Amino acid sequence: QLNPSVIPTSTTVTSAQVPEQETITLISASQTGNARHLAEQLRDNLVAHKLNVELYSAGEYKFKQIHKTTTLIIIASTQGEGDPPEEAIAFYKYLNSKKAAEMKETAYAVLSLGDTSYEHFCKAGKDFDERIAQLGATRLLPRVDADVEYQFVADEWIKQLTELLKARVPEQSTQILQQTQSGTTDIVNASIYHRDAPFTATLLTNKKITGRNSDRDIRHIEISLEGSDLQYQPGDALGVWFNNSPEKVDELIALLWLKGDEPVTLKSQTFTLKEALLHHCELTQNSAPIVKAYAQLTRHEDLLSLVADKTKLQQYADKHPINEMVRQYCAQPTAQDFVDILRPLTPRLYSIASSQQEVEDEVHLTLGVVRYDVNSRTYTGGASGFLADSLKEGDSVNVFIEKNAHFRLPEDNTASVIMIGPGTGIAPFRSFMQQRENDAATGKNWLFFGNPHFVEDFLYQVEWQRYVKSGLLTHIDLAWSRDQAHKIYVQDKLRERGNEIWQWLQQGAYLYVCGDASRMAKDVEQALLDIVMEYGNKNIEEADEYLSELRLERRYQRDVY
Ligand code: 2AM
Repeated sequence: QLNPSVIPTSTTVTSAQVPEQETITLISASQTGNARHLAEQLRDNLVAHKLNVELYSAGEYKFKQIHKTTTLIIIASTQGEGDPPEEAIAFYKYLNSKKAAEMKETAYAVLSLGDTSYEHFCKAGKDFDERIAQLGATRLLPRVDADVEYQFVADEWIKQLTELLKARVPEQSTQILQQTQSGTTDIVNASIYHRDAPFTATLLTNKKITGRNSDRDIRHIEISLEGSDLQYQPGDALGVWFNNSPEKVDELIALLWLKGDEPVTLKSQTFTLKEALLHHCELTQNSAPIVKAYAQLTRHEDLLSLVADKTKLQQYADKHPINEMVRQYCAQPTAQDFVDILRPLTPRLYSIASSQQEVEDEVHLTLGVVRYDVNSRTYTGGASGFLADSLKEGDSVNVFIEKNAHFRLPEDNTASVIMIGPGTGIAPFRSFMQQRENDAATGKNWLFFGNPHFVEDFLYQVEWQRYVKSGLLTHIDLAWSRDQAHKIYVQDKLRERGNEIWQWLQQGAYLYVCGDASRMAKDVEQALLDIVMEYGNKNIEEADEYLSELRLERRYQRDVY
C-alpha cells in the first residue's frame, strides 16, 4: 500500500487514483541453468530500480493465467532439435494450442538463448515470441537471440529493457513494495564452487562396464569430492571441465604451420597458442559457423563455394572434425586469427549415478565414451575422452554440481516410480535406487533398461539383481536390441506391459525418462500415448492432455540429451 504522506498534496491525488504499479511477470525456461541465471540477474536489476517483478520458472508458472499479464518477459533456451527446455514443454504446448486466450492486454519481451552450431538456432524463444504476438500482445522491444557467448548481448538487453520498463511506470507509484518469488522448492545448498569456480576433485575409479566384445565403451567413473562442500541430490548433474587431447593439439598446430608458442588473446587474457588450444577452445565440435569463418579466413576457393550451399556446409561440418578440415584445406593463418574462429571451451554435464547418502563424498557417473573414425583417424569426445583416456586414477579434474529441480524423486516415499533409461540413461536411476534404499522408501519401483546385448551391455547387472532380490525393485524389463533378428527397444517393452503401466499411473505412479533425446525419448513418448489411449480409452488429444497433466503434477519428468 502507498503511504499517503509521500503523495504531493498539491496534486490532490487520492490513493484510489494512483495507478497501481503493474507487476512484471518474468518467466525463465531453462535447461542447464543459463536462462535461469539471466532471469535472476534481470529480476535483481528490476528490483534495484524499484520495479515490481515476480519471477517464475516455466515449470511452476500457472500458464493458463498468461493472458491476464500486463507485462510479460520470457527468457528461454532451446534444446536438441529446436525444442523448449523440459520444464517449459507443457507451457509451450498450451500457448501453441487452440486453448490459448488472446493476449491483447499484454506487453512483452523475449530473450532467447541458443547455439548457432545447431540448425534450429533459438527456435523455442522465436516460437514464444511469434506466438505471443499472434495472440495479440505488443512487443516492448525486438526479441534478441543470443549465441553460446550470451553474457554481453544479455547485459545489453537487460539494460535496455530496464530503461523501457522504468519509463512506463508512473512516477508516484514506485514506492510500492517489491516482491520477488523464488523459482524452485529445492533446498539451495549454495556452494562456494560453481561453473566458473569449479572444485578440483580427484578421479578415483575409471572402469569399463561394457564387455570385451561390446561395440560400446561405457565407463563407471568415481570421483572424490572430499574437501569440498559440494552437495547433490538424485537427478542432479556433474559439470566436468576438460582439456583437449595433447596429441590432437600438437597435430593441429603442425597442420597450421605454427609453432605453438605464439601469443594469443582470449577475452583480454594472453596465452600461448598451445595453452589456448589445450585448455580454452573447443576442438572436438566443428560447426557450420566455424567452417564458414575458416573459409573466409583462408579464402580457399573450393571451401568458399562449399559454404555457399547451406546443406553442403552443414554436412561438411557434421562429418569433418576441425583437424580434418585444416588438413584438407591447408592455410597459414595467424595464431590469433585461427583462435578467433573457435568457440570457448565449455564444460560437459553428466547425470549423476550415485546418491550422496550412499557414497558420501564421492560422485559416480555412467560415461559413454564418444569415439569415431574419420579418414582412418580416431577422434574422441572432449570430456569423455579426457575422463576415459587422458586421466589416470589419482589425477585432478575440475567439477561442479548443476542442480536439476526438474528431475526429482517424489517427495512422498510411498509413491511408485517407473524409470525408463536405456544406455547411459540408466545413470540417474542408479542414484534413485540408492536413495530410495537409504530412505527405506516403500513406494514400488519399476525399471525399463535397454542396450544392444545382454552378455556385453547389462550395466550394473549385479546391483539390479540385488535390488530385485531385496524387493526394492518391483519389476525390471530389459530390451536387448541386437540379441535377435529384429530390434527390441524399451518402448516395445512398455507396450507389452501397457496394462500394468496404466494401473500404476492410475494409482499415482511417477514416470521418468532419461537418455537419448533425438529418437528414444520421442518413441517412448509415443508408446506412452498409445498406452494411455488404449487402456485409458482416450483419443489422441485426450492422451496428450493426460501427459501434459502428468507433467504439471511433476509425475512425468525427463532428463534427455
Ligand atoms: P540399437 O543401437 O541396437 O539400435 C542404448 O543405446 C540402446 O538404445 C541400444 O540398445 C539401442 O539400440 C537402443 N535404441 C536405439 N534407438 C532407439 C530408439 N529410437 N528408442 C529406444 N531405444 C533405442
